[in-house]
Amino acid sequence: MFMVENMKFEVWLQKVKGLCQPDNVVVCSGTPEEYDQMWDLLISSGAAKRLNEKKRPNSYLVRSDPNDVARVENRTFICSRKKSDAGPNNNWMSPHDMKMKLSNLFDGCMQGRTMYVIPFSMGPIGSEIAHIGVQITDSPYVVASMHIMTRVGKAVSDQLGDGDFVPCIHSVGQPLKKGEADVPWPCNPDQLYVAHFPEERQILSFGSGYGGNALLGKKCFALRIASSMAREGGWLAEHMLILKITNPEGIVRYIAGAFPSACGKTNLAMLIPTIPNWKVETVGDDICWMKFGKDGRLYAINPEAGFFGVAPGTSMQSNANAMLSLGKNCIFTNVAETDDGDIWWEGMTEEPPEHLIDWRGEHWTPNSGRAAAHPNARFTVSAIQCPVIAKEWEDRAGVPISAILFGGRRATVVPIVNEANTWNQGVFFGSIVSSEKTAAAAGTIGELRRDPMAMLPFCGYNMADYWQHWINLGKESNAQLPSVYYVNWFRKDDNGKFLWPGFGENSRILKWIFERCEGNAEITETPIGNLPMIEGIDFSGLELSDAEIDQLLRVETDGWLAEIPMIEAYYKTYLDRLPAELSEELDKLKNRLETAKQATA
Ligand code: SAT
Ligand code: MN
Repeated sequence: MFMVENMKFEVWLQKVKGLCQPDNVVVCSGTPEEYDQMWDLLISSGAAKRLNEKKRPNSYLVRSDPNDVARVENRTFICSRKKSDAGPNNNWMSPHDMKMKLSNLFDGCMQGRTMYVIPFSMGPIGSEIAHIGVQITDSPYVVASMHIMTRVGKAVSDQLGDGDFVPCIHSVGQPLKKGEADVPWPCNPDQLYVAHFPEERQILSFGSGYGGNALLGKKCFALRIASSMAREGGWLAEHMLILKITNPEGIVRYIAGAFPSACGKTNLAMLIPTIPNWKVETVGDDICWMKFGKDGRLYAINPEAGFFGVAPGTSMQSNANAMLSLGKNCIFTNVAETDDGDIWWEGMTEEPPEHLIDWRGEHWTPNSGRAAAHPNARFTVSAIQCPVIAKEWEDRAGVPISAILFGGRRATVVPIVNEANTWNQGVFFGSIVSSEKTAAAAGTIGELRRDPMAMLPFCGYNMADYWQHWINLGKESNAQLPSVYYVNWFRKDDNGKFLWPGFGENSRILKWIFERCEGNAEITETPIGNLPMIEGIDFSGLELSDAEIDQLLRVETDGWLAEIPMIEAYYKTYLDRLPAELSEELDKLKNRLETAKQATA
């Protein structure tokens, strides 16, 4: 065991140890031996199983408790001093009340267990865009997962020196009395709290061992706490993929994109272009930190070191590069197990296997009438295993972002791509990102769930203040900001059929955006933004009629006019914190649409 020489660390560690009363304390080194030790523990406790070495070398299947399978948003809190600073987008409890509650829960919570202390870096070690955290946990599964998802160990504590870090305390919340036998997946869902203290930059999580509740570097630090750090520091911590795109002449651009869950972020980040001689490579699939470089451009890093992807639906058809990443050295959580000791999930193959052990450990056949893998089953894999990982993915300086995409899942109204005329219009686009709650009947507007910048569950402060922060970045004197695009892959025709094939074909839209960045594509200015000229997008080889292309690219004046009151109502929930610039954008949009309507009347 090695030492971390940092005063804040020493004092904090002693305090947490005294409170949690673990049997042992281990400061994690991040070595392969340590990783293997965690699996020995997880296998002997019954939580994990080693997969068939010939099929999936060095890989593990883990089954969680069926009551601990996902992030729990209603147990996630932002504990700012003032409630209004957390905003209507967050659950709030005062720091004092939350600490009272949690110090009772954490008191003795690691009895009978080992306390692991994990120094980790979000981002390449030594990058000026990166930040360091230390997570305390009593879960070996969390230690093993952090090895893959973040950079862990001695290099991190060397980098930390006597500097500052974000303290993260996690417990599964199930102490063991002397002689009491452990369960395979200890947790305490009835006492679950995921609490963030943005003013003191601290995270406390109790009761869950799963995903974003427990791997505190991810959503808790890299989004909720980091978004609040970014506001103070004049940078951005975003729920975005980062991709590298290279044209046939070898010119490179980097694009970041925010999409709510279930909109194919990982698929887009690993896309295989269908247009000849274009190349897309992956920098990140979930989180993007951007800081200004000396040249005024935004430079981005992927703060993570691995992918924690949703398994169901991932296949050689939907995302070959993800599948090819998963050949070895992986963790699979809550997927199904095949008779030959490998893994399976819904959508992986057209025909399901005849027999499986399902995610709960029960026998399963195609006639069982239930899913074999949990819908939120996950793969955990190091980013370096992705066959299209960009060579720049660990560049300390980050990659300069040329374009930002926002997108939701919209069957109606929203065209396939729309460029913002100004930065403020781009922020407006981000603020109104929405997905239909249910597939809307063609021609009607479904009930929308707003998910601004895809940050609704991840913004660590009042969303309206966050929009203001975005607006303010546009006022920086030497800022060379990326252009902003609203994209929608999910447009349907009047019969409810998807108009756009999606997946690799999205490269055609990326190509147009690339050409706009190069100054090589024309636009038409419209009331809603800058739309492509029809001949500007390569539709060749797609089975799209002229009418369908028109539907993908047209301005639906009436549809947009009908959205205005919905946006107004949504904005009202943020009261007087709403940036004046956004109400102006909304007013301008309304005026342009009304003028257009009168002109055609
Ligand atoms: O479980 S996580 O929060 O890490 C992943 C997700 O919600 O997308
Ligand atoms: Mn995500």
